[in-house]
Amino acid sequence: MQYRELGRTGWKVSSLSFGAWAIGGDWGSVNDTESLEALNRAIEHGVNFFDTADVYGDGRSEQLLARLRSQHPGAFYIATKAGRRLDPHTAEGYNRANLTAFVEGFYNGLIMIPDTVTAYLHQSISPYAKIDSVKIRLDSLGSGNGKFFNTPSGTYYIVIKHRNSIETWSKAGGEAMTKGSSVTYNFTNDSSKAFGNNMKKVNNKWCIYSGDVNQDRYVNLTDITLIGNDAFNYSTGYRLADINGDGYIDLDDLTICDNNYYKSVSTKKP
Ligand SMILES: [Ca+2]
Ligand SMILES: [Ca+2]
Repeated sequence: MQYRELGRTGWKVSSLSFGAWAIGGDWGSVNDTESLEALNRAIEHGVNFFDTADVYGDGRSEQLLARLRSQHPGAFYIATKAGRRLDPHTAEGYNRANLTAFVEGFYNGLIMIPDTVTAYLHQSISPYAKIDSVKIRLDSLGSGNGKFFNTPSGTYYIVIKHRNSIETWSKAGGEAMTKGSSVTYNFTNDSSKAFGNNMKKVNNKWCIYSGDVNQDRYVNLTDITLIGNDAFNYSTGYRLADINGDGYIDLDDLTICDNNYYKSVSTKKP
């Protein structure tokens, strides 16, 4: 492989790069496992430069590269583009959301195991239609940010969905947002930040309830059964039943879920 310097960045990038549009799935059906194999094969052959964009599969291509990155830290460069869905196509069209939220099971009272949530904007009046969404990675302090593409100015509920926690809505009435400006929302500093005060206090911080493994908006017997099955099978790794994010399915996960089941925890929304 030949390498050359990229502009004035000082980066030595491979003269052949991997164009990652196809793995986004826009040109036909693709399989993520095969796509990752292809990406890894490219690295084996010395490719260290990957080209992607937000519109390549609406984030799918970027997410595959994020997975590749987690397997090869620091070993390659990614070029991406943003904003193709903006209308008009200007940077001012973004709404940036700065969110802070803790996931009960992932939070130890001081820091959180970082994980991804999806933030949705819903209209503040019935039928509370979904307007926009963005995936946000919450870091160890519960903070993350993302950009909404096409949200007009208005008042919206911010809704957080995490893979095994209770869908949680922001406080009654919604939040005023101006197109092109940023919105900052912190769920952790007051129970009233969640609609219906629907959060759990852990060491002075308010957390979204964990335990909704099957994502039906209730912590119920189904969730307990799913955790029990995984525990029985000694399942490990990235599993929905892993309520505290430690990579194991065991009594710790069951206890969190069982406590919330006992309290009949469910989603509270307008
Ligand atoms: Ca459930
Ligand atoms: Ca666990």
